[in-house]
Amino acid sequence: MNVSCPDDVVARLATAERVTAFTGAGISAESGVPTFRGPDGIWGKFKPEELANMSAFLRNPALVWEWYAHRKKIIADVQPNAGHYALVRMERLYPKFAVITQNVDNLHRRAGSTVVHELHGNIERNYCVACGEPYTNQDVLARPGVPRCRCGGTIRPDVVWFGELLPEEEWDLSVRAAESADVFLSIGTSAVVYPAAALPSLAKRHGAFLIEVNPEPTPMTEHADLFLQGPSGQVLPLLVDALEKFRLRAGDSAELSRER
Ligand code: BV8
Ligand code: ZN
Repeated sequence: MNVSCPDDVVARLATAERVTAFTGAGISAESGVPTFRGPDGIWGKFKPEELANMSAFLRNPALVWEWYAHRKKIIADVQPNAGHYALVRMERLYPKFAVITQNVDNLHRRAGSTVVHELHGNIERNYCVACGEPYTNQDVLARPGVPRCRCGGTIRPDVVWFGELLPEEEWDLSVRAAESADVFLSIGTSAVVYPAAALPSLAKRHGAFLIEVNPEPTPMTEHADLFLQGPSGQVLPLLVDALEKFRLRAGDSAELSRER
């Protein structure tokens, strides 16, 4: 992996107060979670309009549940990868650090991140459309087909579908974390799903240094201040290594100047 982060960028990261990491399906790719739009993307077999929206669910709940049950089982069997763990290391280096994720796989929390804003919900949660009763995956995957609530209502995955509003509090906290960021990392996202995809440019407009981590260029790449081209599971650990080394050197020289 020969992606290198210029010293001035490491210095900027090292002296930042507030860093925000914005992630998409790409950060979970190395855990074995298929992305949406990649060549092996799960959208490839299905179209979003056929599955991830309420009218598709009302029209064909069995098909939508077949897709989610399949994804829930994949996600239950995977582990966070080095990219998720690098963000946990990063969180410990800053007084103010947040992860904003479009992912529903809960891998950031399972890796140990504590400030995680889930813009599109969480596939480990479900609720009844009629009465709102929450249900776990254990409850809903116990038997095949469309799970029903005690009240007779239909249970759905607790994820944000197309045409649905994002959870208000998560969105507000994410906007604040973008607007106040000194450095904003956009990691593993094709930057095409709104309003989430508007966050990197919002951060930049408020003065953030915008770093993109992705093996491929995206519509956001031309606006990034730095494009680190490579898989996040390799790039992010290298970035945090450089950051920790810089901090150590800076600490040593501060120590030396104190001793003089
Ligand atoms: C809303 C949860 C408002 C469900 C998801 C026309 C123009 C603009 C907007 C719209 C429009 N028409 C409709 C809209 C709005 C729509 C939208 O943006 N559509 C897009 C497709 C045009 N948005 C909505 O509907 C949102 N709601 O707007 O409500 C409203 C107003 C009034 C009244 C009512 C409503 C809701 C959007 C949420 C949809 N839910 N997921 C589920 O998961 O089942 S979206 C889905 O896409 C996932 O959440 C995913 O995270 C998200 C974004 O995709 P990415 O994460 O970027 O993943 P992708 O596969 O695309 O890319 C992966 C990237 O990783 C690639 O770049 C690849 O190169 C990279 N990668 C690969 N390997 C690696 C890697 N990177 C790093 N390392 C690697 N190893
Ligand atoms: Zn109910």
